[in-house]
Amino acid sequence: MRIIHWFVGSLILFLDWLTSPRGIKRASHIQASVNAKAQDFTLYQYKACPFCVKVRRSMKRQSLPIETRDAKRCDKAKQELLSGGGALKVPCLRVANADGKVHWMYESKEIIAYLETQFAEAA
Ligand SMILES: N[C@@H](CCC(=O)N[C@@H](CS)C(=O)NCC(=O)O)C(=O)O
Repeated sequence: MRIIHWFVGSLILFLDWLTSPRGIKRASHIQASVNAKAQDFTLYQYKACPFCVKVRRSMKRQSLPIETRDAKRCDKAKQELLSGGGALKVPCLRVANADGKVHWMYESKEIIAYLETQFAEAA
């Protein structure tokens, strides 16, 4: 079972690498503001989780340098996800709002749609 898991994970990562999307190019001042805004977000994820790959590809397509934390390999990230988000499920996007409140968003589709709206003006 473990070897099947490993094989499927490796295949997912290989295909992701092979078909990796290109990031959009922005004028440098616009990209600088995107980079600044991206600091409000953290993606908790597993490396070979297909839902996480989907979100990472969307981030790459949009050239969003959002920090990722591996909740499988890193105990600290796992604890942050559990205590903040409430469930050990990935992907999960941590959103730090301007008012200081933090919001945890699960579900790859929702995360992708949310990020597209957040960065739509810079597209
Ligand atoms: N519908 C969810 C599915 C996410 C999901 O099933 N993630 C798996 C990893 S691929 C997970 O976190 N499982 C719980 C665990 O591994 O502890 C989405 O689209 O984000």
